[in-house]
Amino acid sequence: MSDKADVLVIGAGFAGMYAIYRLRHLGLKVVVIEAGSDVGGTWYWNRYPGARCDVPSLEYSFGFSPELEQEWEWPEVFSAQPDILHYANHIADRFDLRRHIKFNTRATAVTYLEHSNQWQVSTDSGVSYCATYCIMATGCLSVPNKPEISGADHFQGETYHTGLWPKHPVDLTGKKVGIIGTGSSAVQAIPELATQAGHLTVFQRTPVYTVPANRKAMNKAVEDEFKSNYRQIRAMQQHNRGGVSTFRPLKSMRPTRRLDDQQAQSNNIKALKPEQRQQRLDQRGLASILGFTDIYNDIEANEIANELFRYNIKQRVRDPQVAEKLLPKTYGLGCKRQVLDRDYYDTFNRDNVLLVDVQENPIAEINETGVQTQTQHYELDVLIYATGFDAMTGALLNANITGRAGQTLAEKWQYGPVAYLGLQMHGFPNLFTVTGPGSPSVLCNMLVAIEQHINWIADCIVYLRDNQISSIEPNKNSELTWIDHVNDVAKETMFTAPTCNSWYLGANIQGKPRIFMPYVGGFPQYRERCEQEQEQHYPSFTLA
Ligand code: N01
Repeated sequence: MSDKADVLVIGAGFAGMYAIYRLRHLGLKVVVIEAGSDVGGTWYWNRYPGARCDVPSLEYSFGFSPELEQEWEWPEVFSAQPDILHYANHIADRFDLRRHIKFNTRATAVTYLEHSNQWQVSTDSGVSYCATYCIMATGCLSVPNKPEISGADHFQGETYHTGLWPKHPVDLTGKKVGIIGTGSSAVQAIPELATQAGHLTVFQRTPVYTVPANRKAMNKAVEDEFKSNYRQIRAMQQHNRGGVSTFRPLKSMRPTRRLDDQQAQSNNIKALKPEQRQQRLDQRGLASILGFTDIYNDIEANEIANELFRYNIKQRVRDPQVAEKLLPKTYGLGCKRQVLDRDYYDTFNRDNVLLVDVQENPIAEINETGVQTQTQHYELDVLIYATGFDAMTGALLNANITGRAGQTLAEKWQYGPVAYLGLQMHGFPNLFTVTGPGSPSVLCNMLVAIEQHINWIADCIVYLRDNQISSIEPNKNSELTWIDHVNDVAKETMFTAPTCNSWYLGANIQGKPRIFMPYVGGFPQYRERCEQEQEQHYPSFTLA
């Protein structure tokens, strides 16, 4: 069976939902294919205890509807997963989006039919769909990485992955729980799991640098001020590297000042004496280390900050041996996505929490009753994988995309992702990726990045339609030049420091080409480049 549309969208997360809203207004027939049973994407799948966003909710929200902005109320400054999923559901209901979505349906192949200039999406429901345009709104962190550990299938207890957490409640009361991984997901989950479980064993391979998250409830006056200034805030987001405004609510309490020379100097860790650095930490907290600007481009400054961080972890964790294991020593601040926590280090002071360093004592196998390291067996009722994702390229490659002349995306990307502006690939006409590799993507407020991409794609489709152009794809040279630029800007940062191994680089997945995937040059610069393409009628693309 086959169904026709103007635009096919894969994924009903925030990107897929906004695509429906935006494209439907253009009179286009939009069909969205979604593997889950409801909307929400990341926030649908990541239901693990403690899941929460690290961007303030008043900013991690859509700006396309002033009515939505005014009516929605966030309970906390940084909202938890249930509240963000609630927001996604509200959007689906308010804008009547669900009727465009085929839920519980996974795209199994995405194929360009050259003779008809159509994209065909085959699905596991047996129905295939055809359309002129196809938008991959598949998310950047949507393919969970489950490491292959010998004997894992033999484990007789319950097994979960943080990125595929079930909808039903998971009762951990009195149980012996183990968690593998100490990245962002685990750092959020561990304090919650420790309070729910009888006993928690944390299998850590690489310690993190994590700083306490802002845990404030929403202040009504702040919310009101945001809501009164939303147009200005949305405009400010467009001019900020990370897509987050520099709007400061309650201005009378917190005047915004330009830094004078002395203050600017104090933002360099090297300019301060050791006692001044510690004093600053004592006054402003651990997160204040992240405010030093020189730590992101000066290895020496970076190591001063790392050492200060380690010293402060030692102050927090009572058992010196446990504290020692928690000290990140093999890489510096700024290499990985900054992790935020609620009581992470304090959790290791609890009697029911055990930290196992699997770098020192590797996991040999998982058996029926638990995890066996080289020297010890840890009996478990529940094993949780918090082992991350095949980021940015995983979902695109898993979709089995085939472009012109039978070239697969896997072939095109065998040495790493090559795309222009993270929006399109040469050889794949009329196929668009949302927040794809080579765009600011995961380094930007994701909702701002999504709106910008969907708007660009929608405007592009309008241009093609109005000018009777049947297809668009970037020139080969444009994408190669762009990828060189993406790599060049990354080279100047700690993200690609020699000691750095992160999912941004694909380093967490065995055999994955090592290339820095997101664009670190900043959202405003990137957006201007996208706008230039449109204003100049797509000079870096071939329009057929
Ligand atoms: O995944 P990760 P994540 N044996 O890849 C370990 C976003 N996010 O899901 O570092 C033992 O960071 C691995 O160890 P190592 C955010 O962008 C945001 O936590 O490879 N351990 C690491 O400790 C984030 O960056 C939010 O040595 C193994 C962990 O598993 C991204 O998602 C919240 C192993 C994976 O950490 C991914 O975070 C949550 C093995 N075989 C997530 N394999 C917020 O908004 C892997 N590990 C706050």
